[in-house]
Amino acid sequence: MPKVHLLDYAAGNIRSLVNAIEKVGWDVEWIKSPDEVANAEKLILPGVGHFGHCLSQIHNAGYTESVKAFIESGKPFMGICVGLQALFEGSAESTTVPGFGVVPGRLERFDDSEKSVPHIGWNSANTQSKDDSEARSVYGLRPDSKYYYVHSYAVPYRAGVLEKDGWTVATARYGSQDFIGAIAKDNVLATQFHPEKSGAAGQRVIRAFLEGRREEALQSVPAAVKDGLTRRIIACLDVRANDQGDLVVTKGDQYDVREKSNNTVRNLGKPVQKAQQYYEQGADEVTFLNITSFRDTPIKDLPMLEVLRQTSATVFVPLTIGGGIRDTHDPSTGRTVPALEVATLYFKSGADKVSIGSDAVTAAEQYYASNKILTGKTAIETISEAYGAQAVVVSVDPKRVYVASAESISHHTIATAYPGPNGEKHCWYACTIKGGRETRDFDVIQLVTAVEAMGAGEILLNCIDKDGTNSGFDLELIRSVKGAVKIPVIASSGAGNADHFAEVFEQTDVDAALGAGMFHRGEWTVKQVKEQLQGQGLLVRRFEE
Ligand code: 1PR
Repeated sequence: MPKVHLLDYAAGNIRSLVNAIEKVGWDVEWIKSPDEVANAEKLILPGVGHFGHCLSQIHNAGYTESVKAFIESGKPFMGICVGLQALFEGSAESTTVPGFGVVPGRLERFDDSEKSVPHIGWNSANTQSKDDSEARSVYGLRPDSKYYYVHSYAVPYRAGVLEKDGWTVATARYGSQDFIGAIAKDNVLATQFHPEKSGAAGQRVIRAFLEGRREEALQSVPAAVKDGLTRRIIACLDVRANDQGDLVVTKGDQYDVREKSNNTVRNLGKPVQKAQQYYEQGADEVTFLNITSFRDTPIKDLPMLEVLRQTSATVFVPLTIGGGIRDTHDPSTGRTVPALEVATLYFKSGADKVSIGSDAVTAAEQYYASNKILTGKTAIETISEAYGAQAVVVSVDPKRVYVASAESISHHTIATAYPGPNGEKHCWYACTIKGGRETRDFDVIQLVTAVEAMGAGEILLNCIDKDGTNSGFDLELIRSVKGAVKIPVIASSGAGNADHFAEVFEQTDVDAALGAGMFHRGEWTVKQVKEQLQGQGLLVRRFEE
């Protein structure tokens, strides 16, 4: 197989990139020191997470000059995410650390007064200007394709500025802000999005770069291309060992996964196959939750590692793994394994994000107990510091608690349109841990604001009352959490049909919505949900072969 070189400077979770390159028929070879750079024929500079962290690693390892010389040499160079950012002069994310300055411009933080930050999801990278007489594709980019982005900082797009110097610029729009999605000139291609996580559309870009196909005429371009972030639909697989010890996809009713008739664990299929199926139906992300991870597990045997390895080799959308991300006692060695090490095992096996449940609640309780002093030692903080906030999801398992009046308790309450059993018109949401087995005197707003301060990048908002009911999402809970944080929120629990997805997107400003049971039971496919949303005028990503 032909070879491409990747720069190894501890750029975080890049297993997905290796998988995507291998998928298009190329081998990866790692560059491990600056003097090896010149020997490469084609070079990819990956990067996820924090600009200052990545660029400092590159500068300190002595790569800066050799990478700039490589770019000068005219050999094919591709930068991905922070690999694109590195080409510019600098970033507001880290004002003291310079970029390479190969391209004029600096990154700015997205304005979070009107939208969630980070910007997470599928957006355009459109090179087509309105007065283009001929439809053309640069490095396989198509105006009607969507690509997966995850970042808080971007280069604002100013029409004509880079074009004047010969750059082709692909743009995207988030809220009212236009930013640079990709740039190309001569031997250089750089994408702010992650082609390795962008399904077939992203593989087309990687392949075009590797094969040196810079520009091609497009056979057909749809008349109306809608720019902007699409409505993100996530398929979630709760996974656990059944009574025979096999890992199965299961699904509870209000978190009870045992069949009423015979008390066995409900078995809805095999995790890898199900994930593959949802990918092909057009799921924008796949989440695995290891729901019995609160039991001690020998660290070498973490049951989800193999599931992730296999899934990430064929599923090219972001993969999240949750369950057991915390400092872990390994009964096989007697050692305590830090949460960061557990997360690293998952990232190396193909996860793009980890989701933290119980441990986030404990950490948030301690955060308030110590007057909101950050220790830097919690799972959220250590993983966010090493891999970037975008890699840390906090999964919340709240339960509704009715109260006679809002004044009677100190928790964040809401007025509800669905009164309690005794006519109570107010409620609050209590956090639970260990898969709902233990309820804490701690509310969901306390939790989400604390974890945002600790560096979480996204909230996966379940709701025990709604889980498995097929009665729609808890819109009151979602509105209340959305009003408390700036980071994206994923609505979860209760989806039973496409109308429920339309409802949550139209009646709240939630960032993504997740379904489980309705997909597992085969009542709806992800494709059918998306088709209905599209029919109702909501922007969705279409699956590309
Ligand atoms: O606490 O960090 O070890 O993480 C454990 C993780 O496992 C948490 O994310 C927790 O939400 C999850 N979990 C634990 N027990 C259960 C259970 O069901 N018994 N599942 C469980 C949570 C809820 C959703 C579900 C939606 C949508 N699953 O993710 O997929 O409610 O379902 P629906 O569309 O069918 O209504 P830690």
